Amino acid sequence: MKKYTNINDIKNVTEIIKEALELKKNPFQYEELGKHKTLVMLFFNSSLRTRLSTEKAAKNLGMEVMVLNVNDAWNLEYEDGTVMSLDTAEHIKEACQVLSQYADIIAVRAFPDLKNKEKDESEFMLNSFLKHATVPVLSMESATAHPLQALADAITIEELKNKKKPKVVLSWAPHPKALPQAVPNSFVTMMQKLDINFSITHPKGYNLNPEITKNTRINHNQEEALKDADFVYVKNWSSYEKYGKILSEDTNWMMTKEKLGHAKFMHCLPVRRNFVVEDAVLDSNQSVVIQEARNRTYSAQVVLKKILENL
Ligand code: AN0
Ligand code: CP
Repeated sequence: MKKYTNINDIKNVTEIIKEALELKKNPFQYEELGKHKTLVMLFFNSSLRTRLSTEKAAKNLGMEVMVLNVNDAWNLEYEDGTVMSLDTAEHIKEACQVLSQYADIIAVRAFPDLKNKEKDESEFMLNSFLKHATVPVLSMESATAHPLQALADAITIEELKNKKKPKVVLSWAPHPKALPQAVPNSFVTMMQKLDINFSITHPKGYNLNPEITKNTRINHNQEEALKDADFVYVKNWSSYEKYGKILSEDTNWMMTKEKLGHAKFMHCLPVRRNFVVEDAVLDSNQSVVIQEARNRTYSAQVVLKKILENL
């Protein structure tokens, strides 16, 4: 694997899930692979799981890890030809070339600002790293995708499914702050690649990018959509059409024990209790969010392994 910034960088989803589960059984079997190799992780935003699970994954493979909270470094310029007389002190061109001398793999977390759709969709930050870094790039959530999360979600479904073709529903939830579409985008793309019964439920106005949802079934009636579900993946996202806006804080869309039925509850975390999902769900044994977070280690580890093998 040359990079991992998108689900489509995976050649064979079924195989990579299998390989991740093998690593989970025996995490240290490739501890020589990453010897004398360094992962540099750059964070433009907060993180708990991604930061620690990716570091753990790299260390399981014998790698060295260096973490930089980019807000502690120089303010980066991304435009070409700018007269840098204002706030930006360093151009991404130099920064990437310098980082590539210290790192064998560069991992980046950079959320969108949700103000300018075209700018966010251009993935200018991630693409600048892809363009100017001379080592492989790993996305730890970009403006439009969170591929490590979606792989961990697929691993979790594979572990827990008790029928060949489970019913999986992505259910929108209310949230007090405007959140990106990155997590649902990657989840949808991943689910489309699995042999499952998949659908989405959200209030009107919350359609994701149609180039991502394609012909996936969308039902605006949550109760109807959740009927007989085996897995319910709950996530808020702000409007894609009225870009970055909160159109409805309709608390009726919060996930409850009653709505969940017999399904397993999934969420990428962090989650706001009693706004996105009620306590009774998170505190029940139907919630698999902790297992999902654990699988973040093995999704990162299988991807790092594939990148290391290709260095
Ligand atoms: C982020 C999001 O929704 O993209 C990160 C989730 C992994 N969530 C929040 O900012 C709460
Ligand atoms: N799920 C996830 O990516 O969590 P963090 O934002 O804590 O990394």
